[in-house]
Formats: sequence, structure tokens, C-alpha cells
Amino acid sequence: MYQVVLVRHGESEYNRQNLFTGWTDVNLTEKGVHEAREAGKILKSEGYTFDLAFASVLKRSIQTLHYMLDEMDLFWIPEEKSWKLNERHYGALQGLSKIDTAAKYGEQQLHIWRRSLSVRPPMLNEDDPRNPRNDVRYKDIPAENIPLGESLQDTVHRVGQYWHHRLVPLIRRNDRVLISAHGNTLRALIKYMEDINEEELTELNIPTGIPLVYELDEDVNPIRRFYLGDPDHVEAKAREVANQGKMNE
Ligand code: DG2
Repeated sequence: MYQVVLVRHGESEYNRQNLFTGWTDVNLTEKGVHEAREAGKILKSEGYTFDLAFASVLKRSIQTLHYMLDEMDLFWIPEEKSWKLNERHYGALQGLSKIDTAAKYGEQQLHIWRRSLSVRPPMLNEDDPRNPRNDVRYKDIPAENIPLGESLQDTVHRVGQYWHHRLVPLIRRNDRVLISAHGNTLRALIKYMEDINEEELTELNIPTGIPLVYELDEDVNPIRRFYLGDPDHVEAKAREVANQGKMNE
């Protein structure tokens, strides 16, 4: 049996302000740093260790990985950063307030943009300063492969490819893998691995800074997944994510 551990980064500056983040490169807050350290501590105290670590090319994910590795005294293990683990690209919604968006377009539309599988956000224009095609970190990627906005389905495709081609071969050779990524990247990966139905996927909210352990069979198919830590705490944190953008929360 194999295992892989996934962690959504700790609270970011944009999470704190309830703004759509996507590929915007923002720091962790102090709370986010604490969450990342706590994730490392619980992994260590539960006896987890790793041979290889992965993050996106966004610093909230990299910082989270580094705080976890520090707590586990595993700074020395090889790490790989890939844009394929970036958050879902939220298009022209990036930088907007989730509360203001709900007030302007309605909570239902907000929910569709955040949680539907196939609806894309309004796309960025080519000349938008947020266009990642002008960002030097993506210079080696063909422009047509760099999104200007993604549906979750688009993210499932890119993350699924990365899982299948990059991560599965490593897991098969018994490397113990830790992945620090994002709310929708992890929802996309869960969709890819388990093919859960849309209703269940809509209800799936990933809390910040809580390790999610996947047990995998000999074909690297999932057997079960579970969060480390107190289930009530995990549930409360997932509910907080679900309620972002609700006026009366
Ligand atoms: C959040 C997820 O991404 O937002 O892009 O706004 O995990 O990088 O903080 P993360 C964003 P929701 O889809 O939960 O609104």
C-alpha cells in the first residue's frame, strides 16, 4: 500500500481579506504561518516522513511547504515546484472581493463561479496587467497552454496530467511524497482520483493547513482519505471556506 499527503497552504493575505486569489502571488498571514507550522508538527508527531516534496510556483504554497519541512527537520529533502500545481486560475475575478461579488451578482452566481465543475470565470483580456503570459516565471511554457481563466474541469485536466505523469511513477517506486498546494488544486486532484459526482464535489471544501492523507492501493488508486487532527476542528475550518461570500456569516 502507498500513501501521499496533501496540504492546502495556510491562510494567505487574500484569504484573510476574502478576495479571489487564483494565480495572484500573495504571502501567508501570521495565522497562515502558524497553520503551516502546526501542519508540520502534527505530521511529525504522527510519525510521517517524506522523501520528496512538491509545491506550486506560488509563494503561499512554497512558504507553507518550508514551514512544514522546518518543523519536521526535513529541509534537506529534494523539492520540486510546478505551475501545474498552481491554484485554479480565477480569471478576471482575481483580486475581487467574494462578498462584493455576491452583493453584485448574487450568492447563487458566486457559488457557481466558486464551485461548479464546468463554468469558467470571466476570462482575463490579453492586455490585462494580471495576464500570466507576461510573467517571467511562465516564460518556458507555450503561451497557448497558460490559462487566462479556468473552470474546475480545466484544473482537473492539468493537475490530473501532473498526477499521472509526474507523481504516480514516484509513488510507485516507494517515494513518500508531500504536496503543498491550493484549495481548488486539491479539489481537482480528488475529482481526478476518485471521480466523485458533481454534487459531492460542490460540497467539498478544503481547509487551510490541515494534512490530508491518501492511502493508495498497489495500482496507486485511492483506498481512503482522511485529515489529521480533531475532526470537529477540521469540519469547522471547512465550513468557514464554504461560507466565504455569504452576507450573513
Ligand atoms: C482560493 C480558493 O485559493 O478560493 O483562489 O481564492 O487555496 O489558493 O487560497 P487558495 C482562491 P475558493 O474557490 O474557495 O473561493
